[in-house]
Amino acid sequence: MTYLTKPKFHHPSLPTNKLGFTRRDYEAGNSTLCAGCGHDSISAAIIEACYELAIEPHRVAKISGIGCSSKTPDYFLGQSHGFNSVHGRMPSVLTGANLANRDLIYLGVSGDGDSASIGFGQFAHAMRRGVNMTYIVENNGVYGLTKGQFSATADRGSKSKKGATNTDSSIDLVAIALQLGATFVGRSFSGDKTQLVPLIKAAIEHQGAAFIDVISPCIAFNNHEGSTKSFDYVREHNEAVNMLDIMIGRETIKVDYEPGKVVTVQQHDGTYLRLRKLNDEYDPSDRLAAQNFLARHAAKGEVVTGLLYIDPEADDLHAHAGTVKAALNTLGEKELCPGQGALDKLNAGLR
Ligand SMILES: Cc1ncc(C[n+]2csc(CCOP(=O)(O)OP(=O)(O)O)c2C)c(N)n1
Ligand code: SF4
Ligand SMILES: [Mg+2]
Repeated sequence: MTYLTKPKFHHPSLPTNKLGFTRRDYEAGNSTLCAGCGHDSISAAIIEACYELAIEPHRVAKISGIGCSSKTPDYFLGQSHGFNSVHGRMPSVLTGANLANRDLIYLGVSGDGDSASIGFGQFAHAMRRGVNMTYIVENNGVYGLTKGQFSATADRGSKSKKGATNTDSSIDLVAIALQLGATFVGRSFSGDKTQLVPLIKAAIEHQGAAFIDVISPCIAFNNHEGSTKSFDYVREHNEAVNMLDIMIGRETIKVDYEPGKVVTVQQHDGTYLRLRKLNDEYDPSDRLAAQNFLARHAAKGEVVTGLLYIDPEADDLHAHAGTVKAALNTLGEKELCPGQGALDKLNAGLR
């Protein structure tokens, strides 16, 4: 496809957020993905979330691996920092950047191939270390960019476009993230913007490792009958346990809902999340119960979506490692080179 530059001008009466930015200011280049690809809807949801949160674009670092999904940071937040790394290596590149500059908002964008195969170990360690980031996997069950091989998230028994059956067990990244200690875990669907946008907003606000698995159908290679990652399959088997609606803020907002239907979660930094319960049985603050619930429903072929787990007391890698509170690029020579005395003390402590 010929690449066309988007015109920069826009209608003067477009709505703006509290920084004076329009949605257009959070867009970037034209997508070169297949028309109808689920990944483009996720880019639109990220744009909407950042617009609504009134994030200053220069405060965001978007980092990805390789794949159609990993190409998408080129299509949103054109004024943010970006790094398209190597296949499966987004988590380690992001961890390094985060350790060097804790003041940025980190958005990791990956695919199911990128995170559940070559980058599986990297994914695991970012989650268990609590890297403060929003980790989005655009999950289509195939390697889209390399023409539709089954990925490790493809369900056993599901069929390829050409009719081959997947005989391997699948990896559920949500179950793994829960097991590894991620402090915010959600699942959504690229076709459900109402659920996805607030989930992304909440993940960005969360201080710690926030993981969102977004089922994102690949219309070129995995949207046929027999696939469990097609638009039709996900719509028919979607079991949403809750919806985040009025959310994020430091002041309590009064909500007019039936008692018991809304749960307010106050996070460590004082922000509130408001969850509308769709399933009375589901408690997103209970990690073990969430694991059980997911496994039971997965066995029935259901795709459980919503905010599946949140630890309101979460903290991150910087807190665990006791790092300096400032971004390293703000430190002067005195702090960076404290002198021979400090080095001798450090060495003595290691003897
Ligand atoms: C080290 C390395 N191994 C293999 C590849 C080939 N490769 C490129 S993208 C990809 C898989 C992409 O799948 P996924 O992450 O699910 O992204 P999608 O295209 O489906 O969005 C593979 C195997 C590569 N680029 N680099
Ligand atoms: S091949 Fe699949 S994943 Fe890649 S752009 Fe096309 S529809 Fe999207
Ligand atoms: Mg994929």
